[in-house]
Amino acid sequence: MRLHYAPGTIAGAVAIALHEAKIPFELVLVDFSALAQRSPEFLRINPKGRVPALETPQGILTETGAILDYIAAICPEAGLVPDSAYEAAQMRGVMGYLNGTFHVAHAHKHRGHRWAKTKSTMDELTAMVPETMTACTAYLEAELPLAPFAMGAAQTLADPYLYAATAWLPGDGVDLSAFPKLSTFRQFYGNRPAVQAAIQQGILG
Ligand SMILES: N[C@@H](CCC(=O)N[C@@H](CS)C(=O)NCC(=O)O)C(=O)O
Repeated sequence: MRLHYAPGTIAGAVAIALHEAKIPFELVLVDFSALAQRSPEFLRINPKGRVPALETPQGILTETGAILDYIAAICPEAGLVPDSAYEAAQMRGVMGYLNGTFHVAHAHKHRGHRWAKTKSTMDELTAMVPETMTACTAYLEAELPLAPFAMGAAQTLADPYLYAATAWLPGDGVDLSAFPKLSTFRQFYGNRPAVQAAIQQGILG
């Protein structure tokens, strides 16, 4: 497997899950500072111009949630998806929130050009980020069990996703100390060997 990534991005969630599943993988750096995500070479890997992208023996996968589900499916012994259909759907609900709401709110900081043409509108989108990300964080703090894992007693795919995404919070102007459950989760989960391995590889920012 080959993971196309940039440091500090949501690709970190995939790296953690690959380590948890003990699946060997190579890293391919996509250099955002050189806009490599928009190069013809990378657009052949992912026409959306985003990371993560995972090269598998069958082809290339994109979208963090889909890639995480694939890792869990090819490595069921890692136990990353709850057996209960209801609990699995709850987990995917959290992953859907991280993808569709949390990540999009975060993207307003540097990617305002996706939604706005004028600098003043982009500046306004950026200025909203501390407020919108604090609201997203408050929702997660209130709704997630985090005891000690995101969904409760056992690790699931929501954990690497949540860990990689909440790493953005200080840079987004969110005071994490106001969210004790999430702060404890970050300390606890950050000590796992899989997370430490991804940190050592420079994948998590
Ligand atoms: N829904 C996608 C979003 C991926 C995404 O937006 N990744 C960001 C990094 S966190 C990216 O590659 N941004 C590059 C850009 O917008 O140019 C997923 O979860 O995989």
